[in-house]
Amino acid sequence: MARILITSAIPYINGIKHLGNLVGSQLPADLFARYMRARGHEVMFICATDEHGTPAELAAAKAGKPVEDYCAEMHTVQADLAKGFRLSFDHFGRSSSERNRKLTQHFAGKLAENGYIEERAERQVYSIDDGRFLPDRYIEGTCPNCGYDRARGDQCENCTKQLDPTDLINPRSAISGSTNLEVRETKHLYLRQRALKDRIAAWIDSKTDWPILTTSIAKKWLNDGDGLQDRGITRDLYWGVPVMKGDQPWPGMEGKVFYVWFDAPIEYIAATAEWADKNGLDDAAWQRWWRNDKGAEDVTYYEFMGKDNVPFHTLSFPATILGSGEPWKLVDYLKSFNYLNYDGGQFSTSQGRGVFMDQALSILPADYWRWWLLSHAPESSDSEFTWENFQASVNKDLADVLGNFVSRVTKFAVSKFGNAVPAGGDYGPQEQALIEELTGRIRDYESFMQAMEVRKAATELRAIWVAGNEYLQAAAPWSAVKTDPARAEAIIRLGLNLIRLYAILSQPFIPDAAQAMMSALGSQDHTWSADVAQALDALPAGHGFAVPENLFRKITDEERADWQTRFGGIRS
Ligand code: B3M
Ligand code: ZN
Repeated sequence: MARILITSAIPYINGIKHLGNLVGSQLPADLFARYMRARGHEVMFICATDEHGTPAELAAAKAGKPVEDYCAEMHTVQADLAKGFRLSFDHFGRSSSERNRKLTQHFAGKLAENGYIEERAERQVYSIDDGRFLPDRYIEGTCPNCGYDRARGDQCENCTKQLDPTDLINPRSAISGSTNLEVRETKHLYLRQRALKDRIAAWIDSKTDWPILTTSIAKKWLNDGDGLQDRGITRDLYWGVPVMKGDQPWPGMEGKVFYVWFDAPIEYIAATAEWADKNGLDDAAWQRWWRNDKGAEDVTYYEFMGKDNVPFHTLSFPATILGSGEPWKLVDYLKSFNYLNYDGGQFSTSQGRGVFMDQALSILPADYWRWWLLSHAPESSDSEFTWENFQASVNKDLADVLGNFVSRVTKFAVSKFGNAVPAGGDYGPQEQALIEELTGRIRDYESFMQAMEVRKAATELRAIWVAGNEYLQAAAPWSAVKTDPARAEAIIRLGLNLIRLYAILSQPFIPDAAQAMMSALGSQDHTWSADVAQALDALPAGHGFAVPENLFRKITDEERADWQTRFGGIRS
């Protein structure tokens, strides 16, 4: 039994996530966590909401709420949706927690002690009417290059020219529209990533088994142009972790907070501490997951995220950890994802385009989405959600293959032999062939799951379901029952046992259906058996069972067309 720490990138607080976000981090992390638990390992699966920064402040202002209240409400909304999708976090924390405040300040203090923090004076735009410094992208004005009148302080969207806020003609605050702006001097802390570059590069070079997507992004930022840059880790904002050196004030930094990307990954650790607090456990209980001096050397740590989050996890967060000089755990394996596109375009949170988690659950149960998303995970390249493809996969894989097998076997069994597993004779050559095929396929399925090859694992699982259908078709118990009832009984005994095996194997992908299958079979035994022949004898003759409710329904053409129109445009 191994100890496995799993974190999913923590979703930003300012709104409900779309399916592209879900499939790029939380959902595959859940698949892996469920699989590892099913194999008997000790798992700690952590996620949280990422709550600090300007976008949270602005979203709260737009909602007319204090930012603390806004975040508390949105955390509950996201936690409920996570439950709805059956994401099996051990804890879903909040980056605005006391634990994260303390840990973030602790890391900053250690980094300063070790000489990895530098103070720099900067000139930044201050909005007198808003009473705050404006981040570059919250200053708007006319582009000096093309004349577009809604260019942002960091870039003109129209001609793509990179800008400085001071380049803009007639600059104004994007928050209030006020033109009452001035440039003020302000001081910020920088994390001296350049000074840690060699250690980070050596560490990344040692990760020879990481996906190319992960290492190529990390290496690009390490080596491109001037290479790894020092990074500003403070902001002139209200909402964030107040800048402190450990538990001491930081002279000159009063009223400032840490940059959201500095405290967000630290929340992985803090959320594990929140988990211990919530369960009445002591510090040792979470430190044994994170501190190599407190028992975490034998923990293997996996991170899941979209490709845009990779630089922060391969460079900045490791810089924080290495620079602290303390024995915190570094990630062992980083699984990253490309993007999921939506029906010929992109999912877009800002434009409300695509299907969002709440909308998805309002039209179909979680398993339908989990299956489609995971079996089409954007691993080796971007992938695309289309309603046609979704309808086809659900109807074929779930309804025609798996659902149909379960319903044919159980209904036939009840009608011919009643509500108990029939005895029949021994398994014959057809059964031996099936057992052999399943044995090979299950080994492959296990390897893909272990390697987090999500699509390949889904393909193998589907093949495992198909094998059962083909067996049933060939063995034809409906014919056998007329001539050789004992033979028909043996086929059905195998079929019922196979349903149980399917439930165990499929649980990481489709947990609700798996649960329904187990309940119908009256089995509590979820043991992942290496021996297929043994697993197909687990339910003995005479064991009671029921016909489960229809596991999956088909999506009609009318529904598909309706959803396509409803979710094609912009969410209001
Ligand atoms: N919240 C990015 C996002 O929501 C960010 C991930 C943080 S992981 C520490 O896409
Ligand atoms: Zn322009």
